[in-house]
Formats: sequence, C-alpha cells, structure tokens
Amino acid sequence: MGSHPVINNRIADMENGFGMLAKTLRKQGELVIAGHRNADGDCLGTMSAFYNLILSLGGKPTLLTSDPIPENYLFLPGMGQVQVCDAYDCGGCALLLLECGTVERSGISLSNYGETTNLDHHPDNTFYGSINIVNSDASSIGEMVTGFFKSFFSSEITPEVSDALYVAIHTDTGGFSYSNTSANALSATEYLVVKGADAGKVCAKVYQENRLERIRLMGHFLSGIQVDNTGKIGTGIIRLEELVRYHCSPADTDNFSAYPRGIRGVKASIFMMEISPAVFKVSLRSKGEWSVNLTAMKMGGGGHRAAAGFVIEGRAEELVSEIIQNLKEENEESNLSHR
Ligand SMILES: [Mn+2]
Repeated sequence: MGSHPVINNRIADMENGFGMLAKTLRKQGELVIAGHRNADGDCLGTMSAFYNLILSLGGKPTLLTSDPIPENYLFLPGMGQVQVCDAYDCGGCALLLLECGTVERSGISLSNYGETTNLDHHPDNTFYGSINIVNSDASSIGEMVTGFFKSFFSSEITPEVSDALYVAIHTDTGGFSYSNTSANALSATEYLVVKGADAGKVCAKVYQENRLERIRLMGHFLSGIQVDNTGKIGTGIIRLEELVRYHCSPADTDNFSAYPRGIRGVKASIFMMEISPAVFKVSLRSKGEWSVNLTAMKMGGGGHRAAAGFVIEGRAEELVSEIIQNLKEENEESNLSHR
C-alpha cells in the first residue's frame, strides 16, 4: 500500500475523532489531560485551551505533566493548576493525551483511566486511543485544535483561548519560520487573531522573559558548539554539571537545538542534554533537505523528518560519533539514490 490511503485514513479519523471528543467534553464530567515529557509551547498552549473550554462547559479539568512547566509558559491560564507527577490514578475518568505517540510518552505512569483520546501530529503515533485524532500534516496540535474550536465550540473561543492556541502554533512553527508553516497553519492563526489573540503580548511573554541564568547558560552552550569535519553536522551538548553550575534546569534549555542547526552549511544538528548521569535526551534537527527521523528511530526514538529525538545511555563523545555516522548514512547521496 502507498502512503496516500494511510494519510487519508488519518484525516478521516481526525474529523470523526473531534466529533467524539466534542461529545465527551459536553458531558461536563471530569477529564484528565496529560502532555508529553518536557512539554513544550504547543503541548501547554493546547492544554490551556482545553482547560478554558472545559471550565466554560461546566466540567472539571485535571492537568498533568511529568516535568515542571517552563517559566515562560506559566502565564497561560491553567498552568498554575498543573500537577507535576510520575504516577496518577485517573479513577475511571476519561483521559486526553496531548502529543504522546504512546501512553508511556507522557512520562507518567497512568492507571485506571476510561475513554482515551489520543491527539497528536507526529507520524510515529501508534493509534492506541479509543479516539485517535492524528494528523501528521498539521504544523502543531494547536493548529488542529483551532479547527476543532471553529467547528464545535466557536462561541467558547475567548481571547484567552486564542492567546493559548496562538502560542501553540507560533512555538511549533518556530515563529512561522519552519517548513511546516502551511496555509492551514496561517489561516488557523488568522482566525485566532480575529478571535482576539494578542500576538505581540503573548510573544513578549514567551520569548522576552528569560531568566538571566538561562541567558548565561546559553552563552556557555553556544561557545561549545562543534561542527563535524564535513561542516554539515552541528553538535551542542549540555551536561548535568553545567546545569548545576549555571543554576538552571532542563526546562532552561528550551529551543537550544535551534542553534547548532542555524549555522551556514549545516544540514542537520544534534542537541544532547544529560538528564541523569550518562543518560542523554537527544534532539535531532534538519533544515528540511536532510532527514533525521530514521536515525532517531534506529536509536530508539522517532519524530518528524526535520525534528526527531530519543533518549540513550552512553559516553557523550562516543554517542556523538555514532549519531553523526547514522545521519550520514541516512542522507549520503549514494543512499538517497537507492530510495
Ligand atoms: Mn507539537
């Protein structure tokens, strides 16, 4: 089977799925919402939008993440209510998982949950939900959920919801600079601005409220970036010891992966962060010409063509050479011509 029927099925699933999710939300019960590990602007902006929606429908939202919320997203409504936990008993409630390709990707040991809605835009999603809403053509789940509000809850799009979904789309498209900045992403964004999103205000909160410690860590990180002997692969590493020295947490490295990629001549980049001794969270990025997801998959993770990742144990230097080797194999001319 070619790729088209699969994509069509996913879009059909998406439209059906949103109708089913709308019904679940209108039941006005309790809904548990969990994001993925190290939740980002797309995940948290969308979580905030659902939080607002459920409250305005008279329901009770419970918000969960496995990691502390990065400070620059704390202004989003609901973020103060998020429970940071590694296990949660849902008590039979319906569950909504945001950008989790598997239930485990929430980073939370979830138990005793009822109807499960799986909302994602990553192509490696495993369709584990009772409702699966997956569209790998979407820039962000923020874009998908904007369409959902437009279809089912247009009178519930308050300026607060518009701001939150604007943050989701803006952060996942790199401020409308990545190749996922589609016509649909932009028309969803236009709709949000019409509905009251204050673009200048939210972007100032997301991008211009950095802690001085984060900026200093970034300075140290930038001066340590390396480029391989071909000039095509940039690498930056943050070690645990450096986080401690600069009084930072993993959340302070948000978007660091953009810098080794942003070098002239670089086709793909590696950002490695040590999350526990000798265990690294690896983020691979490309500018679109190269792909990075096969390397990520080979090393135990997954993701998109231009943005993928995995977690791995080992010595940083050895891991870097293994990743570089894999990226080259994935993208060298001789291999490309065989596909
Ligand atoms: Mn996303």
